[in-house]
Amino acid sequence: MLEGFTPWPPQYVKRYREAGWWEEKPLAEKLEEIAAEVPDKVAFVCGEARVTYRDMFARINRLALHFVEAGLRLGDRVVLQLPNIEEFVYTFFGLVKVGVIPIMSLPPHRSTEIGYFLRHSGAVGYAIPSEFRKFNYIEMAEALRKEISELKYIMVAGESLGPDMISINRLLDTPIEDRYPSDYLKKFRPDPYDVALVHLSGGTTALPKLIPRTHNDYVLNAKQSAAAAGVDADTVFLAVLPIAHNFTLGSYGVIGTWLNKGRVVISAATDPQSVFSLIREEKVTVAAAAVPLVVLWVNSKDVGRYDLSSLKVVQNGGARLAPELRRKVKEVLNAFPQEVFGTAEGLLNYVRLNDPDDMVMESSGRPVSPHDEVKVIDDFGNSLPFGEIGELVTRGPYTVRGYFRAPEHNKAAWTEDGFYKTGDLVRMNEKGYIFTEGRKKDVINRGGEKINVEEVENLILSHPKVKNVAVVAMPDPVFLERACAYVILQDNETITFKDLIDYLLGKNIAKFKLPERLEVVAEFPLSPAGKILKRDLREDIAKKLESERRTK
Ligand code: J2J
Repeated sequence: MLEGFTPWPPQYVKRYREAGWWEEKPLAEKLEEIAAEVPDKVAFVCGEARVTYRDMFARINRLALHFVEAGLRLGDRVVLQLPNIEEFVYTFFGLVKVGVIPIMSLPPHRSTEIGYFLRHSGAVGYAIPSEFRKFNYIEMAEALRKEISELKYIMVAGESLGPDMISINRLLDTPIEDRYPSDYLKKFRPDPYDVALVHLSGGTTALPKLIPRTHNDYVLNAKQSAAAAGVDADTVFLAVLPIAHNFTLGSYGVIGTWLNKGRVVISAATDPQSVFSLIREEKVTVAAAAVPLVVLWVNSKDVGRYDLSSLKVVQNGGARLAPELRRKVKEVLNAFPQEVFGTAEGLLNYVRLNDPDDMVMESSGRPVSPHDEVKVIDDFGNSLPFGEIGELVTRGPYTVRGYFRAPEHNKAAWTEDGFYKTGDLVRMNEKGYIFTEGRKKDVINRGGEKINVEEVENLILSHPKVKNVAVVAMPDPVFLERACAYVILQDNETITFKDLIDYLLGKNIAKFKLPERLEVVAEFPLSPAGKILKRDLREDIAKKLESERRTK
């Protein structure tokens, strides 16, 4: 068992196993068995590539053999930073197949974040595209290798390559299977109770937490959410959000689609024309989106130019889709707006296709599994009656019991009896539908992308001209929230917005975390105990934006 991972207590292991909720099968093996039933069916389409289930697993297994031959072993960690490209599929499952644990970073992460993921997880490998959205990942990997001596394997998808890097494409083109007995990979079969992959948390502490997901729990995660969504072999699922994120990967995402023998369409482009033509050409039935994409699609003037009649469902996850936008999904796209309120830590809530109309338009759904235990609690941990607002906490067969290597933080993020504290303020009705009402955690949710406030504040505080800082959410019609930095400067100093941004860019962090407005103030509103009253700052910036909008 991976050191630093918190297993479920034995009585829960027993319960989940005996009830058959955990299938005791490694993730890749489970999928491969299903693939073997429909070998000639197209598993996914990506750009020009149309890949059958047979070919998908032939390539996965070839890469897995190469990984083993190169020296990667069960329990090793590899930071995976691949965008929505064909190689993602082979690399991710090639690693998982032999028990090498991918740490699922996202394409916008930069060297500060990646360095932390590598170090904290003790990774020996790092998988990157050579270039994506004009950013050179090879240079970043070179620089990281100089600092981190444990980093042995840099694996690259794409044309160019740095010295001593492994070309994923060359491995895919190089037969290796003839040199090994056909059951050779069985030796490297991971334990289904062990960690299969690691997701990243939106996080409330200075650095994002790593979420270890086991084979057992991740198979269940995908299976249960696909069942709640009614996925079948005719489902054609469009993956346009980053495939590395929990939503697109496994809830139900590409894995849930494949578990049901459906077809996946992978795209890195999210603009309306690209998305609409893919829907038309591939007869997409379900698209998984987040608020900014829904806004873009339903307001696109191109929508009438494409035959989108195959599209039945538009899923929204990451942040709440307003009822008005749900209505537009129905009217403009002629699709069912399926709200998905999920967490990378586990719990997934879905609106069901046959739910009553008011729940479809207003609610955040209900848990996908009857085995999810959910409670709404007050500040003292007491359960609240239906209808009252409190923090959502949860325990269950696919909700993790701790972050990776974070024992101190885990004490605060889980209740004593093992409920994960989501940090979300919700209410629940008698039927178990959940309604999100806000947050307890200090996170800014930029259209689904989570900005860890403390992390950004610490970086701004390191600026020599800054005396104190408070980063708060400001309202936005597309992203719902964006970050605004309130700053108190050192005496007699001045700073421009550009100065601040240039400084932060120099810190090599993902761009979506950058504040989008700067307010220099002389003092902060403080509580009697001396705590910064962020609610007052949020009200202040909302008022300013409103009056600026009026005077425009
Ligand atoms: C309101 N808040 C939401 C929603 C997530 C599926 C879908 C989303 C995620 C995800 C995911 C929300 N309405 N519909 O992993 O598998 C906010 C909550 C939650 C946090 C989790 C999946 N959907 N949220 O967004 O781990 O605040 O997972 O606690 O990135 O996003 O963020 P994350």
